[in-house]
Amino acid sequence: MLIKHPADIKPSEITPYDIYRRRREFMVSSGLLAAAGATGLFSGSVLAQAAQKFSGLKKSAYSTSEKPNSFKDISTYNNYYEFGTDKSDPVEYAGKLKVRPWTISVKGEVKKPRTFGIEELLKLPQEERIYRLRCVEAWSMVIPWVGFEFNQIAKLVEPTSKAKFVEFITAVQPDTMPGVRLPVLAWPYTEGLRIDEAMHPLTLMGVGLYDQLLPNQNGAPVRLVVPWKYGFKSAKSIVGIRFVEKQPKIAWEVANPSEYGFYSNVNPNVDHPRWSQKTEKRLPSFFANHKTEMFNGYGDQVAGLYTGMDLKKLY
Ligand SMILES: Nc1nc2c(c(=O)[nH]1)N[C@H]1C(S)=C(S)[C@@H](COP(=O)(O)O)O[C@H]1N2
Ligand SMILES: [Mo]
Repeated sequence: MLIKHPADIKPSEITPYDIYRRRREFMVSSGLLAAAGATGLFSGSVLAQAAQKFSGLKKSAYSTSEKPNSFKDISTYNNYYEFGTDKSDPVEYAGKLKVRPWTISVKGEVKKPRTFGIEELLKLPQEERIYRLRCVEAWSMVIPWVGFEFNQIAKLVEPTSKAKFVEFITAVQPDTMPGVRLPVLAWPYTEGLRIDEAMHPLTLMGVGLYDQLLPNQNGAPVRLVVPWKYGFKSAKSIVGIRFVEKQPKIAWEVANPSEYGFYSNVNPNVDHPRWSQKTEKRLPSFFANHKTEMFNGYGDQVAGLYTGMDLKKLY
């Protein structure tokens, strides 16, 4: 049976990574195994969302060999301020987020502006990418994403020569997001990348976690993942993408420009004004048990994007 009803899924079926891996060896078909019947299954808990599975995913050479955090770690300790500022708020409240129907409009400096339905994006070839996520708050996790490279979207819309930056605009659902009633950030949450950063093969559009569609609290149905930048760059629940000529103002920069800059590259040599960035705690550890690496360890691939730039000034 490919599609299970949420009520049929026991907590014991949300498996630790090793078992999940072994079990997956037996699954042969590629891409999304079960995409039908989506509507209605997405509200509710992590458990309810477990009904949709990916299988036969291509394993990316860009993956880290570090041990991934558990599905539970990754989906219960979150930042998603639209649902509240506590780490436990997203898992508690994001079940109400309405993720179908869902469209992403792509426009601006492109030859072929268009609006994608989420189903179209899920049909693009997906792969597994195990990346470190390093939050600006000095904790980190290792996360097995399912997703596709952002540059695949760019190929479909054909950016013009004026496209120098890409802006990502996320959902505002006042009915489902208790957090947007408070002026914590200037909603909608927006993010931005320089065009060469966005086109880099490491820049992923995440649609899944382990073998499941993204839990709402992790940014369903589609979120950005930029592994060499602080976690806040990975805008959740994207509804719009704009290719633009001028550097866009990102939500965190607007809220507090002395603490958060446009680039936000992971950099142990540039402290946050209120704390050091030299180390991090790898959850679920309580201690700063990891040294933070330049570009979060992805320097071989991305350092060249910043040649000649003063990364202390352009933080
Ligand atoms: N829309 C939206 N996206 C967001 C955030 C947010 O508050 N709202 N928080 C960011 C921060 S600070 C981090 S560290 C990551 C956390 O992603 P995760 O919860 O999937 O680990 O999401 C980022 N994306
Ligand atoms: Mo973060």
